[in-house]
Amino acid sequence: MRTQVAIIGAGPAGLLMSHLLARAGVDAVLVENRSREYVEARIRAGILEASSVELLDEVGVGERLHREGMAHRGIHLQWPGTRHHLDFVDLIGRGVWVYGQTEVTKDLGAARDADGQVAFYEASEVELHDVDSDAPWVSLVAADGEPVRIDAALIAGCDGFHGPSRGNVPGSTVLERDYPFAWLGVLASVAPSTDELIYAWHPNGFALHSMRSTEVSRFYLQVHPDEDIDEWSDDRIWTELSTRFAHDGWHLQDGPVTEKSVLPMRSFVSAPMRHGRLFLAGDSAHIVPPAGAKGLNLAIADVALLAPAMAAYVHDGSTTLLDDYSEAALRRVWRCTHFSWWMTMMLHRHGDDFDAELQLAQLRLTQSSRAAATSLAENYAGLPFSATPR
Ligand code: RFL
Ligand code: PHB
Repeated sequence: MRTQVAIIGAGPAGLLMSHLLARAGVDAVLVENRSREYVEARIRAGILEASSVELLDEVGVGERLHREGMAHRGIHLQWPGTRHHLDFVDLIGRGVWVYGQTEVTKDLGAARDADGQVAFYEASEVELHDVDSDAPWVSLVAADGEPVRIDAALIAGCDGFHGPSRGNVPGSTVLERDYPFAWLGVLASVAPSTDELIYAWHPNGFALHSMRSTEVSRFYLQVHPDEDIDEWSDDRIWTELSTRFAHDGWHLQDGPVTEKSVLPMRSFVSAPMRHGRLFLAGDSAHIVPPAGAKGLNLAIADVALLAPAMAAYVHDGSTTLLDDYSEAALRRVWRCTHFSWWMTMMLHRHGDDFDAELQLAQLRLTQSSRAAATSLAENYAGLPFSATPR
């Protein structure tokens, strides 16, 4: 079959790409190796920046988000003896939204159904060919066992960290950092004990209190990278959460744990984000540690640049935006990579007492200095897409 853009991966990046292209009158075919049910149930990110929400609104997929999502003015930062609220709306005039990646994915999947773009879910043996020629193509075996060839003008590699696209960019430079810790992620059927997220520094390690709805809470505990999940009974989880979040006059409500897993952590940037007619977007090109809540938002920001660039090429043969894409995207990627690294290193126990005192000094500065608080707010709530020609 022939299409204008072949999109590899139906995570948030690939689905948003499909929808933005459809709105721009560009035909696309989406290729995903998992089932749609699996993709829509994968529990990952929970925070949307103001700019991400504006984009979703603008392209008609923000309706349920506004109905069921939770608008937050800011976050709480905690360290022993202090819980400090940073009010982003007061500091910079915009906040964030709590809305699970599962829900974003379902909303974008519904938009794709309405757009009528073709999709192959449960595709196997997905391979990219001739991406440095003017006739790139993708081969796969469809769910029914039939081999399929897709010829396209352009390919969008939105297939996450483990997908095949990045391997088709020869000579790329990879810069990365491993961290000596991981997160134990916990989903629980209990009302959040806080109005807005709590990021807590504690001598035992970092803890985060997030949420998915008024009935479902999401928690993370800093653990060792090779932590054995079987060592974490529900009782132990609640005891450790209560210890790390302890604050005078405040109580953590517990409830049934419905999911728990250990999440590895790394920073990773592969550049350039283009080879010939193949363009990478989202986790296929970069990974950030989750303490800055940036992964999903960066994927959206990449697509906000790439979709109009691809549409301009398909409609007018113009290559200006496509030629600018990798450099423009990487500027934002490195800003977010720095912020995610900085939040990670400020909040997680590592090193010795000297490191701990530096972390506490940095945390106290966010309380005493409006300039420091504003800088954190600008980065967390997301820099506007204003530099983005759309
Ligand atoms: P995704 O969501 O990984 O989607 C890529 C899609 O490509 C598919 N794929 C293939 N398709 C066809 N052929 C192949 N050979 C393929 N190989 C893979 C995959 O099945 C998938 O559907 O990348 P995308 O769209 O770029 O979106 C990025 C975000 O998903 C990601 O940045 C965040 O979820 C990162 N992340 C988190 N970010 C946060 O901000 N907060 C979090 O709490 C948070 N938790 C997480 C996370 C990422 C995780 N991963 C990737 C292991 C927790 C986890 C477990
Ligand atoms: C989440 O709700 O999953 C979440 C929130 C904030 C983060 C990371 C994860 O920084």
